[in-house]
Amino acid sequence: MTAPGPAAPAVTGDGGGPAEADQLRRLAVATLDGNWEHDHTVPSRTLYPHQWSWDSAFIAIGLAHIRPERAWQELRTLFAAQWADGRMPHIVFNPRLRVEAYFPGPEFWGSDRADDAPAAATSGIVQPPVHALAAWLVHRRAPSAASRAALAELYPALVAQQRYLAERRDVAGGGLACVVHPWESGLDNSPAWDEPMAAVPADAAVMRAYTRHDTVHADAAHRPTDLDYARYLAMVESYREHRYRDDDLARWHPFLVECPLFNAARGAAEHALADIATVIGVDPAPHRDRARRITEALVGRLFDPVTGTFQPRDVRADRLVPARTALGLTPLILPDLPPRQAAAVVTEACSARFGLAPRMDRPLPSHDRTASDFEPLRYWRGPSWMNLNWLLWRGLRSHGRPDLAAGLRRSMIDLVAGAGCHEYFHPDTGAGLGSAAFGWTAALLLDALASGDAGRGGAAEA
Ligand code: 2M8
Repeated sequence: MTAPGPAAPAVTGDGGGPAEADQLRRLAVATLDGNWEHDHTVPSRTLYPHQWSWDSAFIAIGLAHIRPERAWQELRTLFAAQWADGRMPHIVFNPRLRVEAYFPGPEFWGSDRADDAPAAATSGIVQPPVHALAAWLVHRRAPSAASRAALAELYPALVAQQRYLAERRDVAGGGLACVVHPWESGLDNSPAWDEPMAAVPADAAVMRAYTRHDTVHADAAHRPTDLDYARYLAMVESYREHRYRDDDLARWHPFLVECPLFNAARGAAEHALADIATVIGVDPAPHRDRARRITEALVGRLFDPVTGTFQPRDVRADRLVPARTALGLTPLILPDLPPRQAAAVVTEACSARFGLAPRMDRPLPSHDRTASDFEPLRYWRGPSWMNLNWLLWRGLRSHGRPDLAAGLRRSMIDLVAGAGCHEYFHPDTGAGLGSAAFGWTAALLLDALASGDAGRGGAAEA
């Protein structure tokens, strides 16, 4: 089971004054310091002891509030493992750790057999490209000559990351990138992947040949099943056999899905790159143009006017996946999302499925609360996660809903005040689940605390 993290302060019941905010800040700093490993932050010392791609981006956003130098170091270390084709691997393995520290480890991924891989051992798949946004927010927190230099240094790598996704992963040719594995979405076992995953041939018995590391450190009832894992491995094997080349993916790869969150992150990255380009003296216009085209493609390919929400598209079957998960809310992070779709997302977020209105009295779940396959304890099939809360919080602010944003922010802070910096939380009771000292929970809490809207101390946002 998980090792306990630093203890959460007792909730005072006074609505959260400056003293509680201070205690929470200290808890977050202790969590991030505890997970700092030489030149990067691990998501969790027990469950995820290597460097994860989108975790590091979220973590950098939090580090910017307390240790800006570390924020830049976090991103630099990650980007040092970028592949020659521009892909940002979702795990960068720490060579100092034992082989059993995480499964599947470097020997399973075999990145050394791929032409474009770096010297460091990495996985061969990616995660949502939230890094340009993170770099921009780290700079914006405290602009300086050093932060402008850091932006200039990272810019070509961030551009290459976007180019890889646009040029190598747009399998359907409609302007959206495909994920080739549920792990690329970051929401590993979301019900959104059940239908496309059913087409992946696998047998749960395969797992007898391996030792799962996650179920040693976390409750098996909260984690993906053995059959899920057998399919995850089958998808890695398919990609690995092709040495992680993306040529002709539609001909041979069993899982190809256009994910709303992944593509919204691509669009948000182009907006951030436009801002970064302006600061470092590069023409921002191509980024704005690409951002506009990604938003148009998202609306054209993933918005379902009947359900009024965004749904992933299974490219192999060429149809929208029916599950209504929190993924559908995330295109709100696009500042240029048209008013009609923005209003529809807010309606969905406020519905009984996600329960944002009227007073956010229960945390935002990762899956539709009213669905028959909603599971409040199992990973991405119901629990509340800080990063999804944070993305929606940003979206609500940029689309003129500070009222709902304030409620969501309070709910994020209450989760940690009640349970500590857990990896995820029971969406009804707020009980802490998974790792007890989780990096992005601490980091995004710092960001929420620093951004003042109604109550719970913090300065007004820049
Ligand atoms: C989880 O994913 C990894 C595989 O990448 C796992 O289950 O072992 C997800 O929550 C993912 O979003 C996250 O980046 C990673 C590390 O926190 O853990």
